Amino acid sequence: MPGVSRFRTTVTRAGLGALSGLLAGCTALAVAELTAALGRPASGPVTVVGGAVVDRTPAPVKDFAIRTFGEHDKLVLQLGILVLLALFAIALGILALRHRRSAAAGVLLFGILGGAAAVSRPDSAGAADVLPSVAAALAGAAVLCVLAGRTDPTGSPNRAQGSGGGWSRRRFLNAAAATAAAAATAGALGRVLSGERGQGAVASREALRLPAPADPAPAVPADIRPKAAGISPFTTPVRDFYRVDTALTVPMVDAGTWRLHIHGGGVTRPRTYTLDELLARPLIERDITLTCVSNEVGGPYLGTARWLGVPLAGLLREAGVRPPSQGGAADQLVARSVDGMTLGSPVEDVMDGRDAMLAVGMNGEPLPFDHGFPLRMLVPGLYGYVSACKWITDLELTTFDAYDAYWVKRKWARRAPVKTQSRIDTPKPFARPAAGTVTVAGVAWAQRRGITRVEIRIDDGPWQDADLAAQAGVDTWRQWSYPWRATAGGHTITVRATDGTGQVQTEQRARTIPDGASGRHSVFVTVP
Ligand SMILES: Nc1nc2c(c(=O)[nH]1)N[C@H]1C(S)=C(S)[C@@H](COP(=O)(O)O)O[C@H]1N2
Ligand SMILES: [Mo]
Repeated sequence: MPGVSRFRTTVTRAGLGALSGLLAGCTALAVAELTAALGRPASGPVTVVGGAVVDRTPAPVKDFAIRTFGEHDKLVLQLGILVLLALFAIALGILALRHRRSAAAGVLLFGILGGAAAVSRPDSAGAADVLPSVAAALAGAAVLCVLAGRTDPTGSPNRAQGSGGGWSRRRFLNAAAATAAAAATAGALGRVLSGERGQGAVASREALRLPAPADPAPAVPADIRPKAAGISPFTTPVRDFYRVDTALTVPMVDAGTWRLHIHGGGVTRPRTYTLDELLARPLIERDITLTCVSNEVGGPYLGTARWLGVPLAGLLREAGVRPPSQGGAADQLVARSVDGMTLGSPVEDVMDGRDAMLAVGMNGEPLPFDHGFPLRMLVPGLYGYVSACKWITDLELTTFDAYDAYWVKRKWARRAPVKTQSRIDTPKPFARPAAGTVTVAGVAWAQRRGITRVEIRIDDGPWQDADLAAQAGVDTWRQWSYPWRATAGGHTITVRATDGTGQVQTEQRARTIPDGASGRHSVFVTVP
């Protein structure tokens, strides 16, 4: 049956083409990884293309991604890029069966795109960053041409199969296996090399001994946390602390070579600090609750840690900076990270006496890499995106008129103090607690203002005062509980907080964009 046989031949060849494409794609990525590892690990094509996508993603989509995938948002993005690349590689592999030149040109086009993405990154080291993409494209195109040639230039794989000699298929499979082995070796070598480079940073963190604070945090009061299963701990363990940033590869900064520059408008004494110089200064230790502007009402993106750091206002004053209220010209402090992120904070807030700091320690250990090692900024009372720059390396004094930081360019507000909010931690939504006394408990926060009252409402009933746990300070969340006499049926539990200025948490719902969500958290439960 020649018809069937021809069909099988076509399908087989298409399969070999697809396999060639995939192998070419894997080789390209492995070569890219190796080249990037030899130069700058953050210049790898998946990282730079991913970064370019992150930067161009509209704010609502980014917010959706954070909401839906949480801390896995970047993993999802990278997997998405890999799947797309695989599909294109398969298509180019099949195209190569008939039009080898066009397919090779297609691969080179990807190289150009990757190279363009690399040099357009804010942390780009310049022209050298195109190397991984160029090397990848050349390797990919070469593999594609060789393998496509092996699928059968003249005869059919079918004939090869039938003849018992199988030169075509065997040659193809040999070449394919050799390619796979080479790609795996290059990829593994790249991994090892970039791991080695991270070793310097890891060693510098392990060698870091945090000095004792000159001004320690007061002991956490014993009654800081109500006795209720399911309520957040007062101090969030590092492993549970939320992480929000745009970094596709966590910057691994070697503390030994790291520097902090302070400069800009109104800075009469610009200065560059080493980490040791900063650690030699008197350090403060404070419990501070950090909140993300992308946190929905009732959401998980906040946490409290015991931070150790250099008071920022003193550092700025030594550099000659005065706050606007004392005649200073600069009203914006722009913090820049090693990966090119920029965050802008009001100079007035940083210098008004609150505990704005450059933190080196978190819950008694050096900052974890995920949270900004070796140094990050914190300004109590402001959302993270306008205050909490991680992997910070540069502080520039400027004005809000002159410069828009990263998120502001993407339509988020220039200034964003944390809104008064509260969250029910227990019972969980749709829980089925038994009738009788059910402990409702959670957290409330209004950094800089503190929490003076928390109230609970069951269904449409009256607001009832919850029991407030001790308050550690105005910059941390405050925990609360309420003994609810639960009766059978479905019930909606709602919470609202009042801050230290007497302001009651608004019931007006607002989205997270542009300056933080508002509204009240409710939980629906069924008492069987
Ligand atoms: N370099 C850098 N710093 C950053 C960010 C970032 O994307 N890059 N994100 C900010 C945001 S939006 C928040 S909410 C906090 C989160 O800090 P965490 O990840 O340590 O919880 O970091 C801030 N600092
Ligand atoms: Mo954030």
